[in-house]
Amino acid sequence: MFKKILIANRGEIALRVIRTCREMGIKTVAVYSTADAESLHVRFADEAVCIGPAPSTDSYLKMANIIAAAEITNADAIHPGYGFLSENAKFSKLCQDHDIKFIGASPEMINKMGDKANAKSTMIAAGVPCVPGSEGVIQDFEQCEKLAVEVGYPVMLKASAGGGGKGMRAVWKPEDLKDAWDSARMESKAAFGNNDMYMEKLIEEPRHIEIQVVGDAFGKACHLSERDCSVQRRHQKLTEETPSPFMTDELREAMGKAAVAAAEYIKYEGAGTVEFLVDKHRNFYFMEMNTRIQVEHPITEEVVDYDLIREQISVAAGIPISGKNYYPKLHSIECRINAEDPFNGFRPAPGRITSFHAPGGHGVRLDTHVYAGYTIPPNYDSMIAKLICTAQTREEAIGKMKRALDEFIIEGIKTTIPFHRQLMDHPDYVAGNYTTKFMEDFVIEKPAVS
Ligand code: MV4
Repeated sequence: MFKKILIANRGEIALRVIRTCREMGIKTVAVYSTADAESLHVRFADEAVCIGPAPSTDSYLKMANIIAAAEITNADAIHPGYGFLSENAKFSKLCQDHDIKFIGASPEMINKMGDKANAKSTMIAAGVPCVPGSEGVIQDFEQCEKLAVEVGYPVMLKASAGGGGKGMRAVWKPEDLKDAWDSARMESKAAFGNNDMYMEKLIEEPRHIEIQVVGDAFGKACHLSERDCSVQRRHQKLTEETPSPFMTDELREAMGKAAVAAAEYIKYEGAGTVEFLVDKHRNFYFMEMNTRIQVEHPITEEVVDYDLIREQISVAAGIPISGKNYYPKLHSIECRINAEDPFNGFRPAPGRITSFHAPGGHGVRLDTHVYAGYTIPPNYDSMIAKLICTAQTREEAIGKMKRALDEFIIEGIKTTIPFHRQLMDHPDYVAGNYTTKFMEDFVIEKPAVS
């Protein structure tokens, strides 16, 4: 087992990883930027190394500084958390070259899944259902026009280097294809330095349902059921739940089987997520595979009673998995609490937290790095806490979430707490009747000015 793990991240996820390391008797090294000197991950780690100034490009993304921090502290592994360097093939390789175990995917795996057109071909070969469309990258606009007719309108143009909706265009009729092709390619080139495109049939009003998987070093994989992440705004997830209100036992079995087939086909090692689009007829299609721990992992932990960070560490240390799959015994919901103003277009609202009271009680988990007096720096993403409520049924979990949101006090900054409180009362949310289009129609009620 590892003796010392360096956590190449900040915020709640750094703290989350430190907690499990402590429980496993593994020493921890925090790295931090000058803006994060007062952060809890710095205080709770056994050692801490400053790796640069506030901008992430000069600190949390600075590979050489992080490797140097691992070397001077004698860390034998690096946990990258999510975001930052977690899916960076170059960094994964750099760790390998320095004999430091990267607790994440191999460089080859990251490259294979990071190129979406290539990932899709791999999944077709693995027998995983994919949206009908082009086989690989489209050569030119002439081929694009032909393909669109073959696939049948409406179609979706997607950037091969894409993700998060960048370089993606829905096209409903032939006369709109040229503009979509040009603008998607331009956007993709600007964002990723690559304008390779592929095409799919458009799935209308899909749900985003993902399957958590864990694979070991011996080619064996298991799944831990699904998370429904359909409540998103501009490709940012706001809340997630498991089980999905749209799930059936048959669909879970089929999606779980497909996700395990995907992981075993590529000999996936570690924790990963296979994302699917699910249409209204409960057909499901591979969308992307994430080769990291995800923000929303705690809801899975709560319903299957399993520490995913512990499993990541143990698999990275070469310990085999049991091989059995895990099914939800409870219902869990996560609300992402962001330092944003939900009444003004979710505009970021960093600043000093003047007072803070955390909700608690049975079935309430709060993953956060903030506290009263903490100043949220403007340099990083705006998520400051994850409130996770777990109960026997969905109805009880929603009731618990409402209660927990009501007792959650954060003063000094604006947060998304009032948005989540309204969401928990929305008739369509309460009915479990939502798709990825849900937030387009959601009207936030502004509070009466008193
Ligand atoms: C789609 C789709 C409909 N049809 N593909 C959005 C990000 C990405 N990586 C893939 N995405 C989509 N792909 C086909 N063929 C609709 C989306 C989509 C979406 C997917 C998941 C969660 C939220 C979304 C919001 C808008 C569009």
